[in-house]
Order: sequence, then structure tokens, then C-alpha cells
Amino acid sequence: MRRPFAVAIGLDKNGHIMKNPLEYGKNKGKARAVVKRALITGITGQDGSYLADLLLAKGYEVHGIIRRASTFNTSRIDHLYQDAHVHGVRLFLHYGDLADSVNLVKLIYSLQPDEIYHLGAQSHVRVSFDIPEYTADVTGVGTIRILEAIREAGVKSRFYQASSSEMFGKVQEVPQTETTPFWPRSPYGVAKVFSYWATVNYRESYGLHASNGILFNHESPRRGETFVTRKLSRAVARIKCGLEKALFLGNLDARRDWGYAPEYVEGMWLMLQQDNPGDYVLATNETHSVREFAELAFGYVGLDWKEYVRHDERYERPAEVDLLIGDAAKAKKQLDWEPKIRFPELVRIMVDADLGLLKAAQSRSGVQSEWAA
Ligand code: NAP
Ligand code: F7E
Repeated sequence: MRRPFAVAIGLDKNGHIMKNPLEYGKNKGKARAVVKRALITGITGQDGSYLADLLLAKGYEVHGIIRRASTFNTSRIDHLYQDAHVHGVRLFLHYGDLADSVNLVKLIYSLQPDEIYHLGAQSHVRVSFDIPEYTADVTGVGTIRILEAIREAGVKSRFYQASSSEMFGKVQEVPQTETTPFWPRSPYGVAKVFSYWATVNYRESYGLHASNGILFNHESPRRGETFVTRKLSRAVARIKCGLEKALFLGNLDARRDWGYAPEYVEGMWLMLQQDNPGDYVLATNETHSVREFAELAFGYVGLDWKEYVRHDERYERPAEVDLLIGDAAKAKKQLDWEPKIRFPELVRIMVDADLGLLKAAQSRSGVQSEWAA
């Protein structure tokens, strides 16, 4: 059963956003016992949810911005829920939107976060061709809104920008590093280049501790269902359980450097712990094609991918990023960050998780399948 949502967010009893949770209820008057306060945009997304896990485990007080939606959109952070009336709650959610600067200024001013992780974005590359203006506004200008809010509010927050390997696009160098020139191939990539340079510019102009994490693809069981890895792991589970017969995909030749998301959010945190801000590539330094992912994922459950994968040109992009492979040597040297989960294990983790979800759903509904039997 779903919990009532209103008590999960940082609202006081009159429904106003709490300026400071310590002013409320049993927390009133208590000294700030937490290490640091962080604000996460995009907390309901894959990375935001893992980052919230990580920061809470480190003792942070975590605030997240969520969008008002007509359906529940907090499934990835529901496990972190605690009733806001209980003493010691450290996760607070606030309504907001990257298109609404006044709200962002108010939130940042009232929260005075030590660290801001800006992960919110329209993050789907294919979709960015359908809604380019919206993507530019949210994924691009949204970053300037946060940076300006930091200046306007006069806070000393450290800032993390979720930059992307999509900025390399038509790659000018193999592997890609922090100095490889950008050549974005989608409205999403263009918006991310804007945000990257905005971050650099605010660092240089105003001395902000503002860093870019140039992250290559990172996946997990919490990955959105329309990204190709999760689309594959879900379909493998459903086909194995006899619920589907085919999976429609676009370009199977594209190559990506795929890592494991929980490891990448640790890298974000490390960037903000450095004395000086900087820009860092996080990647595995391995590249694999979509076809290889399909082969491994189907093969893991004893199926031949060629019997199930069909082509649908709707999933092709007007311009493709053919090859991504990152060199994370700088992150290794300066942050002591290095990925441990490699491609075959990532595929297994994702397929196992989707099989588990399906089996759990089937046992709740009493449905049997060959796999569940
Ligand atoms: P994601 O799962 O798509 O999550 C995106 C988050 O942004 C969600 O919480 C979403 O809220 C929120 N959001 C979207 N539009 C918004 C708006 N107008 N106002 C406020 N919030 C909004 O993305 P992710 O995979 O976690 O990636 C996190 C960030 O890293 C993104 O900026 C992405 O572009 C970037 N990135 C990702 C990768 C990767 O491989 N995952 C690699 C490089 C960079 P809803 O839940 O309400 O939709
Ligand atoms: O596509 C091909 C597609 O949508 C990967 C985002 O997190 O990572 C992500 O962007 C590849 C592409 O991720 C389908 O053409 C084939 O070549 O899973 P994806 P992405 O575009 O790499 C970067 C780093 C980000 O920053 C983004 O936010 O797979 N592909 N067939 C397909 N892709 C999808 N989605 N669906 C298909 O059916």
C-alpha cells in the first residue's frame, strides 16, 4: 500500500515548505547534528536516488526537488521514506521545477545547502529531438537558473553539474578525456554543452566551487525503462517468463561505455570534497555495442537474442553517437575513483533484478511461469 505523500516532504503542518527542518516538531531548537546539508535536483531519477542513498548513509541531511505530477513519481526513493514528524528524519522533498527560477532562489536561500548536486534534466537523447526547445530550457537554461540562484541567494554551496559523454557526440578523439573537444549530436547534447560551459564560466567569473562530472553511460536496475539497457533487461525477463515474444530496437551498432550507476554517484560526491573544483570524466574505459548487450542479456537466461530482437526505425535517431569510450585516468589519480563492476556483471545485475521484480509481481498475482516454477 502506498504511504500518504504529504508527510514525506519537507512541509510544515500548514503545508508550507520548511525553511529548516530543525525548526519543526521534535527537532525544534536541537543543534544541527548532521555533517552537511545537500540539495539534489533530479532526486527521483536513477542517479538522484542512488546519491540520496549515499549521502544519507554518510550522515547528510538531504533535500530533493521533485516535480508535481498527477501520478506518484517517487518510487526510486520510497525506501528512504520516513514520516517527517519523527525525530531524526534527514530526507526532505520540496516541490519545484527547473523552469521556475523564483522557486529555485527561494529554496536555495532558505536551505543554504553546503552542496548542490544538479542532476535534474530531460535526459532522453531520442526524445530531445521531439522536444528540443523544452530540452534546451530544462537541460540547458535550468543549469543557469540554479547557478544564478546560488549567486542571488549569496550562499557558499559547492555545485556539481551532471555533464555527459553525449557532449563528445561525433568523437574527435578515442578514448575521450577532459580535453577532448565537444561535437554534440542531439538537442540534449547541445543543452549539456551549454550547461558544461555555464558551470566553467561561473567558476571562473565568480569563484564558485563548481565542477563538471563528464559521466559516460551508467546503468542499474533503477535505470529508466526507455533507455536501451533497461529496455533489454526488462524484455529478457518478460520473454523468459512467456509474457512477450519480441523486442523492437533501433541501431544495434552503436557502442557505449557502460558502467554501474551506484559507483558513479560516489564519484560525484568525491568531486565536491576536493579543495578545488574541476572537471572529471567517469568511465570504464571499455566499449560495447547494443548488439553485445542484447547477446549477453538473452544468453544469460539461455535464449538466442536473434530470435527475439526486431528492428523498428522509430528508435533510430536523426544523428547518432556511434562510439563512446572514456578515459577516467584523471579521476583515478585525483579522486582515487575507479569502477569495479564491468560489463558482463552489469548485464547480469540488471537481468537478475528484472527477473526478480517480475517473479515478485507474479507471485503477488498468483500467475505461474516457466521461470517462476
Ligand atoms: P533520469 O533518471 O532521467 O532522472 C532525471 C531527473 O530529472 C528526474 O528526477 C526527473 O524528475 C528530473 N527532472 C526532469 N525534468 C525536470 C524539471 N523540469 N524540473 C525538475 N526536475 C526535472 O536521469 P539519470 O540517469 O538519473 O541522470 C541524472 C543526470 O545525469 C541527468 O542530468 C542526465 O542528463 C545526466 N547524465 C546521465 C547519464 C547516465 O548514463 N545515466 C550520463 C551522463 C549524464 P521526474 O522523476 O519527475 O521525471
Ligand atoms: O541509447 C541505441 C541508441 O537511450 C544508447 C542517457 O542517460 O547516456 C544516455 O543516453 C544507444 C543509442 O542512452 C534503442 O541509438 C538502439 O545509440 O540507452 P540510450 P544514450 O542515448 O546513450 C548518456 C551518457 C546521457 O547523458 C543520457 O542522459 O542505444 N538504441 N535501440 C536504443 N536506444 C533506446 N533508448 N531505445 C532503443 O530501442
